[in-house]
Amino acid sequence: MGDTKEKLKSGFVTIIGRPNVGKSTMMNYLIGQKIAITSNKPQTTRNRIQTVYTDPERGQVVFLDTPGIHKAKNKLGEYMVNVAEHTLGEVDLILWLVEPSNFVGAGEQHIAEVLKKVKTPVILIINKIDMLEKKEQLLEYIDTYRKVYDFAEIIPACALRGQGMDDVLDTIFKYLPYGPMFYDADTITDQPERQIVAELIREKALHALSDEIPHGIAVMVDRMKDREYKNLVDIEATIVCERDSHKGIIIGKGGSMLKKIGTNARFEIERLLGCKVNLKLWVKVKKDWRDSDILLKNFGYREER
Ligand SMILES: Nc1nc2c(ncn2[C@@H]2O[C@H](COP(=O)(O)OP(=O)(O)OP(=O)(O)O)[C@@H](O)[C@H]2O)c(=O)[nH]1
Ligand SMILES: [Mg+2]
Repeated sequence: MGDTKEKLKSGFVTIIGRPNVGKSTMMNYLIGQKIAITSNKPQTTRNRIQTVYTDPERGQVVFLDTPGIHKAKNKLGEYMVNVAEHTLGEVDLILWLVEPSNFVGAGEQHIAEVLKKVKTPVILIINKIDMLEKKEQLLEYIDTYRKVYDFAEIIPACALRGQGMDDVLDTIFKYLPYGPMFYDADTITDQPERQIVAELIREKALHALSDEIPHGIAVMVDRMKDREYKNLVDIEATIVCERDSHKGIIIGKGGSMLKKIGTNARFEIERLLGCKVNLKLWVKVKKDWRDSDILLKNFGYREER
């Protein structure tokens, strides 16, 4: 047996699938930290989010959480799908997440077609198995998916409770090539702190608001400054929405909705930064920003190079 260092593996693993199947939940679980926001509303993730998992014995996995692949209805949607599909040829392994179902819809068929164009091995993860009515259904669903694509492996999982996650990690290391680590062992993500803060605010807005509005919001951190000699950070951020009526809903009666979003966000930002946070939120209307190239760029949704 040689030195363990010689046997370390490393590589890039992208997580793809339709919106809302649990991609970000799974990535957060695997790295043991909440970096990507999650919600029960589809199209939560908008950018590619890179995180790093380091196991001193086995090596390093660089995860790419991607936006859900869907039929785009505006330029933001096109950008999101482009981000997701762009990563496929460049990684060592693809994890394709689906919900347990016997029905392979147009969305899944589209993903299968895209995958047939790349040579990267694909692992199918049937997530949310806690939703199964009968255990036997699982075998049936595995059979259904086998006909859709020639998967390297198929793993049932429940990312929410961590079921199957050891299996997922073991399988990832099985397929990764030998090689040196790409990042320091203490690197967790490529996301700047400001970006994670903005995303946490967007997550709380997604959770608090009813269905129609969340898709049309963006959050920008305008200012983030340590207060000298105090364990306190002042943060000012703007929630951008598409209509005046939405602005009214986001602010709420007497400011109640904005207060709720702010309180919930502050709690998590304090946990992230490890200090007290003074959070001020503003709401602005930018009509149809999701179809404006300039505004999309301005809010950080830039084309991948
Ligand atoms: N019951 C159950 N729910 C889950 C499981 N994994 C994730 N979820 C829930 O599914 C919803 C979507 O999870 P996300 O992680 O945001 O899904 P996503 O695939 O990243 O979604 P997009 O970013 O919109 O593409 C959330 O409400 C999660 O709590 C699971 O194993 N079981
Ligand atoms: Mg996501």
